[in-house]
Amino acid sequence: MNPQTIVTFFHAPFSRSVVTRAAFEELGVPYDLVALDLAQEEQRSAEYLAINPMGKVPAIRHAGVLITEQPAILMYLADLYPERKLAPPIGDPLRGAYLRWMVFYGSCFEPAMMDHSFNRTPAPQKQCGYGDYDSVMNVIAAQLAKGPWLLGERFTIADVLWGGAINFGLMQKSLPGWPVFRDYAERVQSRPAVQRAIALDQALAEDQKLQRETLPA
Ligand SMILES: N[C@@H](CCC(=O)N[C@@H](CS)C(=O)NCC(=O)O)C(=O)O
Repeated sequence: MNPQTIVTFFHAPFSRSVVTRAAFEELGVPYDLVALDLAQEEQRSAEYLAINPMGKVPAIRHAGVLITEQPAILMYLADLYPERKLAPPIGDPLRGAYLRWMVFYGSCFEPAMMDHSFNRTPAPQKQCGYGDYDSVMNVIAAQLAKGPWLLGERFTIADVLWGGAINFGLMQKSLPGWPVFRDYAERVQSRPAVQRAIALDQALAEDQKLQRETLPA
């Protein structure tokens, strides 16, 4: 991986992709932004589907390789810029926990939250990959309670992912409003890098809105 080759970032404001934008801000590295307007269905254009056949954001492309899925993108970026020390490297005692919680997000937390928020009946506990909603919430809450960060004293890129996810879940009322979730989300969301990402997205969303309004009818 050559960090000299700039990363292209396919992004839409105020989507899951804002977490990747916050990760770039935490890393303090440049990137080429390709902004998609979801309201204009640009994610379903032939041009974008040729890049990411899932038609989703975020996605990044680096040295000709496409990376999708938030945890994979964040882990890739943290490894690309190891000098920023946002991921425990191989051999670090925190590496296992880091990998565990990054993957737990996509394989347990998000499906549990989505099933819950759409009132979908989950698969039976034994067959369901995440077990059950309450277990997922209790397990992640117990980890966060150790604080201040997901891995304890050390802030990592995992906090960018989890802070964004918990903040979103609380806003959507898809998570229990426990103080441990609220305090953690507040701790992450108030970081200057996250605030910069939100401000950048605000400006981009306004820009896209203006462009939509000036489109010929
Ligand atoms: N599994 C993906 C989910 C990405 C995703 O669902 N992105 C939404 C934005 S929040 C999207 O691109 N939606 C556009 C659409 O499906 O039309 C990840 O973790 O990155």
